[in-house]
Amino acid sequence: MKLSVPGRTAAAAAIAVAGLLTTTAISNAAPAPDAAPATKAAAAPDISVENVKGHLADLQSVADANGGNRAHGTAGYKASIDSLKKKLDDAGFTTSVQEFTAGGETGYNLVADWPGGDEGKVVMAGAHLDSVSDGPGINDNGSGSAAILETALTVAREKYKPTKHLRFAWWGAEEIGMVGSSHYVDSLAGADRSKISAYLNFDMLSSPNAGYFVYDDDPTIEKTFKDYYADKKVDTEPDTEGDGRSDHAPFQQAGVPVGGLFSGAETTKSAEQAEKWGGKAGEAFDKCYHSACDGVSNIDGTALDRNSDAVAYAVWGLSS
Ligand code: DTR
Ligand code: ZN
Ligand code: ZN
Repeated sequence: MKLSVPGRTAAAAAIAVAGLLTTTAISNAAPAPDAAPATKAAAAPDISVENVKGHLADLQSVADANGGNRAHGTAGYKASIDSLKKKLDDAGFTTSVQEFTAGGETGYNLVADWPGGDEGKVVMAGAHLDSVSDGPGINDNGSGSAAILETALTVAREKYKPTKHLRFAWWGAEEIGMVGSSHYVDSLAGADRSKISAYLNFDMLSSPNAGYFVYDDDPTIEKTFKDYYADKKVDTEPDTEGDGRSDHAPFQQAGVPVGGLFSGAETTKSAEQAEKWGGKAGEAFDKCYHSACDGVSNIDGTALDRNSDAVAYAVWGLSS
């Protein structure tokens, strides 16, 4: 990444790269007397964690009504898709359900476009909506699904008019090998693939013994998330576990810039990590990972709150 731009300070150039201010605002040249005042990009809103928890409660109810899980190929998965689709349709999104086959069962991706913005420059946020068959999948990955859902609903509520085009996606069959997201990427025409300027992935955002991991893939996206946490005085670590392990992988393989957040799965929190993040050293970030106990009580509300706000910060910052 180019770090300096002639005629601008390095800091201003970095802000420009992150797309958070217009070029008018960062020019070193004296403004013409009749120049319009510098305009700042719309500030990202605070996402209501109560609303995010409401979406998690809805997903738990879906699991409870369907044998305790929302796995690929089950009625619980399809009911999860239907529930989200209705919320997004009611808010004014253009939704589509993409079908595919995996393991002999029909799978579904839900894609929601926010009308407007430059369709040649698409900012996408995604999360897998399927659980494993052993449990309701509330941290993995109701949390990412609910955080991007509430971000999308906030876009609608605020009547946000981004410069770029916004697209949100919920993937099926991640747990059996990222089948839904791979199908989506494979079915895009090459020209449409190159219109995606960023894919942001959110898989596990509220691990009960939370860590704050930022994917170290595209530098501009990584910096956007790190700036958010620096402002909140929350330390982050690069995600070293995630490469190839979630739905950003097919996008990355297709040459799309990717980034994302992760609060930890089956590995153990170290003493140093417990020192900076709180929680319990020597215990897994999520001891209910892929288990029946991954229900609504298996969340860290603070991590869910911070990470949901970080989703919105990146969606706004990268699309304005
Ligand atoms: N893909 C996951 C869990 C997972 C494990 N490590 C990472 C790192 C980054 C994102 C996700 C993960 C699952 O759905 O089980
Ligand atoms: Zn999983
Ligand atoms: Zn997951």
